[in-house]
Amino acid sequence: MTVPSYRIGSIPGDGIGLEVISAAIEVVRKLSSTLKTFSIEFTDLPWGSDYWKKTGSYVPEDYLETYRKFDASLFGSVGAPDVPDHVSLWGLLLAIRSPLQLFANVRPVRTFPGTKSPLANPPPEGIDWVLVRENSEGEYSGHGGRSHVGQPWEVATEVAIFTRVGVVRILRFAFETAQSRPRKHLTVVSKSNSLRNGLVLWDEVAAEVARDFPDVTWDKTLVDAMTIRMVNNPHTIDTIVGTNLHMDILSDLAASLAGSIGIAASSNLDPTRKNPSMFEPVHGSAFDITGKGLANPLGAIWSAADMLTWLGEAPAADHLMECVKAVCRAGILTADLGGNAKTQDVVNAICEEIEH
Ligand code: GGG
Repeated sequence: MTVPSYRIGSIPGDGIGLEVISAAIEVVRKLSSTLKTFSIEFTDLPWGSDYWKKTGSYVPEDYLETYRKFDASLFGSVGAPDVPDHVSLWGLLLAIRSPLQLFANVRPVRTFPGTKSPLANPPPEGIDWVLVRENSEGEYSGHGGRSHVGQPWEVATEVAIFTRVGVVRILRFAFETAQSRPRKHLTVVSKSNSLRNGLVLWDEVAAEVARDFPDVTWDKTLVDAMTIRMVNNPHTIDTIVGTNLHMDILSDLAASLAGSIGIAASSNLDPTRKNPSMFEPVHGSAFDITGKGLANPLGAIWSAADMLTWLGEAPAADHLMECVKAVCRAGILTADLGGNAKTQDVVNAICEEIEH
């Protein structure tokens, strides 16, 4: 019997990215060889800080052409202690997200069984949120510059760009996401009291788009108030949408409130499916634990499961996530979740679970 076959670009990047992506690939290969419902081939794309040190660039000149040949990509992390963070981020991660218009960054946040939320009053069934981050413009538009460098009158500008097209498409995507979930509730985060152009447009578009989704309830919250709501009233939250920078920050907070950023997954989607989407754990390269076998592989594994769902393999992805939950329930947890398991212990336990 012929089964669907997928070609994935693997971009481990830097630091623990190499460890967690190798873990996710091992688990997905085990899933494929056990279930036999799909086949999958990973091609290593060794782009990152080491590549930059050798060549002066994070990616080869024809990287977009190479990237577009895959069905999707699995990305680890970017950033190295001896490279300025803005050089590494724009050299690799944003060099993929931006030109390929992977405009919807979906960041699910969940409390896994056997793990603890630091919240005083977490929702009784645990946190189950989806954060939708605008991923192509806003504060990350790349517009701005510096002049009179080093002078007392030096000027630096960082222009947040909001286009109607960009705002409509992400808000529509967020309402659709909320509509697909049982609670059908969306919180639109902005800062339209002080940012009186782009984020007023954001709020206006939210009200316009909402009219097409009468079955979705929604509310508006300023980003500063949202941090308090996430801590004090987590049960009022279901799906959240916000700008590139706001959701970058809120998703780290959300992941920590659910247990650890080590489990947080993300999908960088092109919902039009013109370009291959990219799947990556939310965490960074964590050089303090690199090479020690301590990295939590669950963020990368959950991202790989989301990639399988995106590719049309939802039953396999659901099975993988059930195996992840079983391993958490059994207490096989890395240090960030309060356990003492190493990366490979978690991988071995998930692979065993897949086989049973
Ligand atoms: N795993 C993704 C990664 O390396 N993230 C580092 C980071 O700082 N990302 C910022 C962003 O997602 O905009």
